[in-house]
This record gives sequence, structure tokens and C-alpha cells, in this order.
Amino acid sequence: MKLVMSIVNIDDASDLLDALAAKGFTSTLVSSTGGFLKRGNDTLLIGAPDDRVDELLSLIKETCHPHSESGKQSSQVEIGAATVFVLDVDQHETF
Ligand code: 2BA
Repeated sequence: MKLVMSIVNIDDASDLLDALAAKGFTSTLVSSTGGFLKRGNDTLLIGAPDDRVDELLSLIKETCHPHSESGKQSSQVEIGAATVFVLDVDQHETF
């Protein structure tokens, strides 16, 4: 099993939650703040079987969009569609 942590734009999070649920993935949304811009983003925690990680990454790519925001000195900062970390899970329990 893997834990996929996906940092996404707030505007894409709701659509991504819906897309994940429609495909049978279970996820948790955590409100987060980017360390560089210090603006809100959302982080989804998604536990997924190893053999569904590629499908999950495709779903994230299809659903999320890059955009740009003004930075500290009025320059535009490019923000990717999603920043994704895939971690091995030693154990998963639901009590
Ligand atoms: P932020 O840290 O607010 O970064 C927003 C965007 O600013 C980044 O977009 C990148 O284009 C730029 N940026 C970030 N750090 C920079 C730096 N030291 N110098 C110049 N430009 C910089 P993304 O790379 O698409 O990242 C979007 C958000 O994903 C980040 O928001 C952060 O919350 C998260 N993130 C990205 N890489 C990460 C990492 N290695 N570890 C943890 N979180 C990460």
C-alpha cells in the first residue's frame, strides 16, 4: 500500500475529492499553507493499493490545473497542478 500526499490548488480540491470517490479511492483533505507564498493550498492524503497508484496519479493530472499567482514583488509565480509524494505504508489499520 502507498500513501499519496498531493498538494493541490484550493480551486481544484473539491473536483479531485469527487473524482477520487467516484473511482473508489478514500481520501482526507487537510488545509495547508505553501511555505514560499504563504498562501492556502490543500493537501490530500490518499491511501491506495500499489497496483492503483498509476491510475491515481493520472486522475490527479487530469483533474488539477497549473496556474500563476502574483508573488511578493508583483512578479508572477508559476504553481504546478499538483505536488505529489508517494510513500510506502508499513501498516494500515482502521479500528
Ligand atoms: P509554495 O511553497 O507557496 O510555492 C508556490 C510556488 O512558488 C511553487 O510552485 C514554485 O513555483 C515557487 N517556489 C517555491 N519555492 C520557491 C523558492 N524557494 N524559490 C523560488 N520559487 C519558489 P510549486 O512548485 O508548484 O509548489 C506548489 C506548492 O506545493 C508549494 O507552495 C508547497 O506548498 C508545495 N510544495 C512544492 N514542493 C514541495 C516540497 N519539495 N516539499 C513540500 N511541499 C512542497
